[in-house]
Amino acid sequence: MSNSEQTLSIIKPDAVERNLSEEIKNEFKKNGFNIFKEKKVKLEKSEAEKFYQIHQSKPFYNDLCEYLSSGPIVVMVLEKENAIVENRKLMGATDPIKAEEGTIRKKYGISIDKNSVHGSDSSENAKTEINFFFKE
Ligand code: IDP
Ligand code: MG
Repeated sequence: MSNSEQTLSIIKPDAVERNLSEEIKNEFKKNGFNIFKEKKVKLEKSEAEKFYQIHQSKPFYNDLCEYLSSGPIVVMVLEKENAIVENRKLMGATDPIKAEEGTIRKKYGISIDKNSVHGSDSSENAKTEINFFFKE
């Protein structure tokens, strides 16, 4: 694990609610990710607003924060070589309709908003997001 990297992954409310957490965790494990940390939480809307503040100017921001705080989520720190990019590949496109065959969003996503998983998109955001949920 010379270039092992960490990224933040979230199994979103739509997937937790459909009891897909174990199946999705297996997707990560099968694809060589180590689940280094894991916890199940339910966010307050104000916490979701803080987590997604990067999107605050987007028209879907309010719905997005309502949604992320609508039910339990599973938050994980995933480790792998090039974990950030590798996780984004495994997740697939934001809109499940556009996601490639074999990706998590293609398999499990319901719609562009209920797309089952979140993954950090840069090394800076990975650090911020890991710290948000797992502050030492
Ligand atoms: P990502 O999750 O693939 O990184 P982002 O563009 O960062 O996608 O958007 C964050 C989340 O906001 C998405 O996962 C999705 O749930 C939601 N979202 C993105 N674009 C739209 C949209 O056009 N309408 C509704 N929700 C959206
Ligand atoms: Mg994003």
